[in-house]
Amino acid sequence: MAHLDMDAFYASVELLRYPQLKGLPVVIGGGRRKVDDALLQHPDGSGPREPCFIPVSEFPLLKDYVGRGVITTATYPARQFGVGSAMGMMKAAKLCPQAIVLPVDFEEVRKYSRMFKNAITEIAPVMQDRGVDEVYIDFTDVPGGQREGGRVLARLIQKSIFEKTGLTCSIGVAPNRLLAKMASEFNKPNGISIVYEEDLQSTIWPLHVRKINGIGPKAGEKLARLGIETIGQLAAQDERWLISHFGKSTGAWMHRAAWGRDDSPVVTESEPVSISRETTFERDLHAVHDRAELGRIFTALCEQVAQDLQRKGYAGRTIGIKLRYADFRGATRDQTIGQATQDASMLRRVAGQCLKRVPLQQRLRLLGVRVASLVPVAEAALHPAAAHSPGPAQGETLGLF
Ligand code: TTP
Ligand code: MG
Ligand code: MG
Repeated sequence: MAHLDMDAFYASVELLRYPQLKGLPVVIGGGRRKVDDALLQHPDGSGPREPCFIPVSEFPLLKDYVGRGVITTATYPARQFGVGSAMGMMKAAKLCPQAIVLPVDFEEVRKYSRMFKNAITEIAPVMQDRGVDEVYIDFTDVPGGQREGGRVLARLIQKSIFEKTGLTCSIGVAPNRLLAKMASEFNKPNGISIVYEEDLQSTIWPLHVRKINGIGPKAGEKLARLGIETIGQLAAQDERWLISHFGKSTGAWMHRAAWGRDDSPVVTESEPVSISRETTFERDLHAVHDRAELGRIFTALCEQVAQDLQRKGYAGRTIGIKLRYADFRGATRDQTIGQATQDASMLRRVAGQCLKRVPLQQRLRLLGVRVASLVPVAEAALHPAAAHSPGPAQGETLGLF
């Protein structure tokens, strides 16, 4: 079982855009400010400039920050100054005034999140998403997944993620999820840590109880009041005593966790079979008399499906339509194309061809567009949509839409 967590994720994503900042203290936090927009423009007013050529000396610094922003994350060089997540920016400025401040770009973060997860599932398909920058991975059925306690596979995954995204991550491999989660922090950044069952006393027991995923601030405080700081101290408690303080299920779970026991499986979200959008009209529409309105709705549905595909990181080869007539009878048609797409105008064109194959004498009450035969895609692996799409297919089907 493995747990993988990206290193200084939001900050590392910004460093891809600004490689000139590599090795420098950088913090991500606060909202987007005027200085952030100004940074991207030539100072002489001649327009936007290449991010990678912006001189380091022109980036906004923490010492000049005024406001109530909080640090979301910091690069490892910044962490050496004691700066880190959840710290007020003006307080952090006292520790590291020379740190560069950048806002988070959520769209970019989500894009790289999809890309690194796709890189993993290409190698190890049983993966559980645990948020934007971390996942659990089941090594059990991956060929070679047991070699050197999992280190060989972990290295392969790190390498593939770095090649596809330019980002580094840290991986912990252990007999179960609980221990793997702790292990992934041991050799950050860009590290691998293997924890075996027999390492429990030496490696896990000295850690603070809060390192157990599931013991939050409140339980941590209560344990501290009871005189328990380390996992070892927790393991030494009688289970019944823990139950008397924390209740039956939490008490028993704490005891098991302190002994490194956890049998929860990696739960993969099942891959979607298809992605679709449909709409029921406010009034029944006729293919000829309401041609313009139907055409607009049809195009909008294709655009929505394309956006859903892009957001979820899929492309599909089977494109279909669904109709419901005024008398509630239904009809579906689909067509499979050679190369998977997530492009709205391609969807529109193929769905338009499907529409040619259904009777359209009667009024319609519902129209839907569906894409199936899905394949996960990393954004980078897709060709720019504009270069490949045949353009909007307006008016080409049946002379109707
Ligand atoms: P983390 O994995 O906790 O931290 P990190 O990736 O920045 O650094 P590390 O190398 O220690 O793993 O969180 C992932 C991202 O989530 C982080 O880059 C920013 C964001 N985040 C928040 O938005 N709020 C928070 O309180 C924390 C801790 C993180
Ligand atoms: Mg992280
Ligand atoms: Mg994380």
